[in-house]
Amino acid sequence: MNGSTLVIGAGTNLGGRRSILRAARDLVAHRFGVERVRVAPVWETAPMGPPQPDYLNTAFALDFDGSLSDALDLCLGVERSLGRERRERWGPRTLDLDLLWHASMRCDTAALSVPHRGLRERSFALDPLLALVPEARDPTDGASLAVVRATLAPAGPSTSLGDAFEAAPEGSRGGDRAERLAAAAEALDSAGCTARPSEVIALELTWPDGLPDEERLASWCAAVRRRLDGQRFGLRRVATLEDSARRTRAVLLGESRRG
Ligand code: A4P
Ligand code: MG
Repeated sequence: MNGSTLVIGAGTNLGGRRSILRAARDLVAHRFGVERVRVAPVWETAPMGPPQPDYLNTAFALDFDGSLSDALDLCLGVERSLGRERRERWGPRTLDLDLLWHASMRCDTAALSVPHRGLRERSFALDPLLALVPEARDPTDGASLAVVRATLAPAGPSTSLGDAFEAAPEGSRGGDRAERLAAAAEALDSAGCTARPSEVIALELTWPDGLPDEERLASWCAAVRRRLDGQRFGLRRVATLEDSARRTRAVLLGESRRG
């Protein structure tokens, strides 16, 4: 940690959640203009708020010396790129990025509060933050956040998934189809890992009733291939925002190849 360290909490409970977190990390690094983003382990957590699917929660740490309101705007832009729609408070979302904590800056206005207002009550925010900055303190009263965390009642079911953030999705049978669609699409451009995530292409396909998963996967890859070739696009990352019986929605991150 140094005086510039900013920690951003990330939560997702829709779509291919790991694919969304990986895309969020890449977009945060690119848009904040930093080489390095440290990523906390991933926890699967019971939802706070209305009934909805379980979340994956993690956090990103990076050096940031700009204004916190600029950091919020950058986070809101990343949320929008990854399909965030605002409907109900605490409702399900493809991606939520919260400014959790900064090593030397704080803010307390109606629009923005850093440290985040809910930080001290939320183990799903404190656990990833403390994994990145174990010595973090609340600047408002100097309290050690590790001590605050120890006083919280154990949260509902919360499972540490460790490095599941990077883990390859399970094989072609079983596992999470949304994750497999993202991984299969990424594999179509093996050179794409060097592409910058500077452009975002939205892709949506609808499916006939009862289509077997393997046919969905093949049609999906063919459609992605056509987009990559048609737009001469270097593919860095794919995030599946929705994969339901009738449709698949995803975003492709990368950059156009010129020349
Ligand atoms: N805002 C103020 N301070 C901050 C900050 N430090 N970081 C304002 C980010 N935003 C901040 O947030 C509303 C507005 O809060 C922002 O536009 C900004 O001006 P939002 O994301 O639009 O709305 P929301 O997320 O539905 O409401 P809220 O109150 O921000 O919800 P939270 O606190 O983000 O919680 N359960 C689990 N297990 N894991 C989760 O990650 N997340 C939520 C959302 C609900 N339940 C969850 C989880
Ligand atoms: Mg929020």
